[in-house]
Amino acid sequence: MTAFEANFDGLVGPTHNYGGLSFGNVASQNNTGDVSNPREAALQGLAKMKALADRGFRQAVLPPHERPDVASLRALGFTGSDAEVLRAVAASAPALLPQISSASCMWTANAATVSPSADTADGRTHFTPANLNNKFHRSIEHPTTGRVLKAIFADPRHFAHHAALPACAQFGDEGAANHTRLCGEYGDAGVELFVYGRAAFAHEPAPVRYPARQTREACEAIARAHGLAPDRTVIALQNPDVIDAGVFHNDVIAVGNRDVLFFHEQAFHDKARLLADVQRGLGSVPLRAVEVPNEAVSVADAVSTYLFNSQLLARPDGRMLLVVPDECRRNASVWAYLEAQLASGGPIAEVAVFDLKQSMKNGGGPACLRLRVVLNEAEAAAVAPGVWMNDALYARLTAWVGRHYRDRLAVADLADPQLLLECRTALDELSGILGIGSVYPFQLA
Ligand code: SUG
Repeated sequence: MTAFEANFDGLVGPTHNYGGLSFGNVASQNNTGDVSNPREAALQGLAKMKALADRGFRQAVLPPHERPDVASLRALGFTGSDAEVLRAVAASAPALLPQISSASCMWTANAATVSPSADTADGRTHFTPANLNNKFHRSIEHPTTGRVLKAIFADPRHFAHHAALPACAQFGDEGAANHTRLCGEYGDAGVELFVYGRAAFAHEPAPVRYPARQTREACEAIARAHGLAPDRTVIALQNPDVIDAGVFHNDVIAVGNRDVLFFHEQAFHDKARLLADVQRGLGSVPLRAVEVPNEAVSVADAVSTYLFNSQLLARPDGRMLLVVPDECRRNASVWAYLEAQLASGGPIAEVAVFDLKQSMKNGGGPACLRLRVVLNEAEAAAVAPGVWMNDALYARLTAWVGRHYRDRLAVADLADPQLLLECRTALDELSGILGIGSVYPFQLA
């Protein structure tokens, strides 16, 4: 059956802030303590969704989570009313406040790993929410992520949902940010490429400066659970040197779609083997590898501009649109590289630039903000209809943001119990707009 790729973008939540929470993520560290603008952040993300939907790309939205996450604070021993809990945290453990308030679920590339029905043994689309075990503020995402995905992809004839992997370093899993699917047509069986950072064997090198978040054991467990064919599954090691340069997820240094893999020459530990394994899995479909040499774009420029955290979208004519953040246009070597690509007649036929500064300052570019789900028409018809982006939803969501979001948020504001009330009011309304029922702890209590 004909299939297509849908992008499910995370709507930025009302507590978007610069908490400096992600060691190893250069932007998150460099912008620690800046005052954020949650309203602008949400509108920037919505503008990208709307523009791509207008172009005919299938586009949907995933809602933000309840933050501040008072339930996590209660699990850590705080008691009393919600306002008392927030007051006690601010007084005795203030470092927890940005962690339980982060709007990090906006980066839905980390929400889950998704295997389309064409790849799985039981012919269903499989979802495993990522445990995001490497960072506390992200490790609290998966319960709500799981509920949201089950609400949106509810039909068990089409969709299978797994629990997040066990919450320990051995199974550290960051979801689709370290997972790429390559294929001929979307409805064909594809090759699922998993990339891990933590050395799994004695002979494998490890980063020394920054943590590797993804493990090989996690990739293997997901491939097993999803029922992927071993001959169409490739599990490869990231180059640890690039992790030490700030590439905390593989999607900061490589992106693939259909038969195209766009990557930096230093992205992988054993590039030749990875390319050969992917080609073997693809069979008669030739892989189109677009390898960016270090002399054209350094790893430092890749990290500061997020060239590879772009969305590679297949146009109806089969050529690719590359969706990049504005930072790419501002960097002379990156922009020169892109112009040369366009002139070369290669797979990338077009570049679209978006201002995503609010998210970028926390290390999240266009590709971080979306979870890709390949669907055929029958599966798409089973998706909760209210999440598809269109003129009406865009109008409702921008108005909703305008009503509920602040245009300035400092870390010191996070203890304000009023912020919690504002968020719950906003999210209650949002779950109604999207038609996904009750998914938040405050709705389920
Ligand atoms: O996990 N930043 C996120 C960025 C995630 C980007 N996603 C992908 N590459 N797919 C992270 O490091 C920073 C939050 C803060 O510092 O307030 C943060 O969580």
